[in-house]
Amino acid sequence: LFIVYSFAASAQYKSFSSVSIVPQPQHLQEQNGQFMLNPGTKIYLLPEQLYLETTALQLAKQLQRVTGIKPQLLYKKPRKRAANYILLQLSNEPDTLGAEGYHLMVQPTKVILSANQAAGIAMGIQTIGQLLPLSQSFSPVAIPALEVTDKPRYSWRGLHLDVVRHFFSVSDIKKYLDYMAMHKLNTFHWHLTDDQGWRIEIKKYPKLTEVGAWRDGTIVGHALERPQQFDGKRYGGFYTQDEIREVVQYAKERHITIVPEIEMPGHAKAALAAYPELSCIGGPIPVEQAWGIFEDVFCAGNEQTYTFLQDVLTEVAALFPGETIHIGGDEVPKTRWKVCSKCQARLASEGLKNENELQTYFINRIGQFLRSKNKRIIGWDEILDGGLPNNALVMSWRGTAGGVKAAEQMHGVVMSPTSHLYLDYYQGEQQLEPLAFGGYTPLSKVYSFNPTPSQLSASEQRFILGAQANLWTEYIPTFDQVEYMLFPRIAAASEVFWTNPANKNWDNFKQRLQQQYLRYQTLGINYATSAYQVKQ
Ligand code: TNX
Repeated sequence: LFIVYSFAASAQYKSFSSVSIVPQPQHLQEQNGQFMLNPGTKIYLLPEQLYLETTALQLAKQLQRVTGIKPQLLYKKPRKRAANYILLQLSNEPDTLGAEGYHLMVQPTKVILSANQAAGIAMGIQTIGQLLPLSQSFSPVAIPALEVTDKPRYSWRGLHLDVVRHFFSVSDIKKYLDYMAMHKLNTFHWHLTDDQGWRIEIKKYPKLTEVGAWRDGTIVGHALERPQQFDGKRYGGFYTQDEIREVVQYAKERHITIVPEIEMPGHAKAALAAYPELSCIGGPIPVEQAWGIFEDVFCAGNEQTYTFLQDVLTEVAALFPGETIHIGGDEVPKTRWKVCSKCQARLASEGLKNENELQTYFINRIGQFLRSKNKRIIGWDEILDGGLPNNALVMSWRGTAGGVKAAEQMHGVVMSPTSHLYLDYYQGEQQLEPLAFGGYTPLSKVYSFNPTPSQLSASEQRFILGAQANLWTEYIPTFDQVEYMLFPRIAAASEVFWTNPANKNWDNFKQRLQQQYLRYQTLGINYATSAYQVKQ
């Protein structure tokens, strides 16, 4: 009976004529033969490279899912004649592999995964994972012999999640990080504050979460519908600092850097509800229940605003080991600043021409402060409006023009245009889809994006650090719905971020996606099939 099983399993596997890896590696050479994974297969680490153990254990878990048995880890060099093992090793690979590249050899007797750095090994085990069959097999599992030499096109391969408009638990966030790791994404942009809630505990300002984390209701239906209706249900939540540390650790184990976002000077009503003295008009200001752009923003004339934000950012900087902090900067109505005497006095004393320059002054002060903490800032492309703040990175969302302008001024850029990378937009025919923000970014549109605009010179192109897909959650109340909006567009995005354009091919991607769908199914992921309901 076991033999029959084995045949059935390998026949099923072989029916996918070639290996199917997403994102497509830079070089992949299929070879004759196969490595037979069985309960006796061991994982080796070199004794001086024990820091690879976390990654090795993740691989062991993946293998266990397939063979039913957790492979043994051995902390030594395999003997010359040893066979039936997987070796994970840092070795002197060519420099061109970079920090996240890896070299994978699957041979009939052994599998060798090597890289220059631990991050490369972490990327490589995801490739091994995609060579495995989908479900548990009670017989040796065949992994096709091959050689892969792979490295990412971009160093910033980002995914964003808005946990303000709707809140997601620590265990949801961990799943999100797992999904990122599966797709070789390495930067998680965690949108933690906005008008509708403040979601991170700050010890020095307890009202931020006592007051700012809760709203008295949530808008029902689309925010553009009139009249607006509210459900009257108290809604909210936040992460304690211990929970934040737990998530940071979880991300680190997957070689994912977290970029926390603290929004300023706009999208700040939740903070102002807690500390109304930081607004231009005083209070009371409620935590917002609708979606949109609101006039109450941090007062740029009030010295207390800067003290407050510096204190907040001091705690944030200590929690997140990554070098980048997102300070927002988008959608800042200047209405209050125009009529606020303190703001006008600030304009005069600093010799600023208008409120846009006041915003640049604001962001520059914050950026300078964060530099003293060895952090760099990134902001939405509106931070260009009054002149680009010193050393700031730009996240280009209103198209790619902001990113082009920033790169020309030799500032780092992350491309995240609504046109291609907004995953809160519809992915299929509007009438067939659950309510969404608007817009239309089907799978094919995501796949077609090129983050590096050809009008930039070669030296300017180097400032394009990468790209990022954003998931705003105004119309995404549950994690199930997060998955629906994310999958399969995350797969297309991953290939945009990772794979060289020469290796990208839409038809071939669609074929490889079939195997991804089966993987998503085994993992119980609520992926969308909208791409098949519309003409691509
Ligand atoms: C614009 S993208 C915003 C967000 C919204 C999003 C909806 C950006 C920097 N600001 O506040 O959630 O549109 O797509």
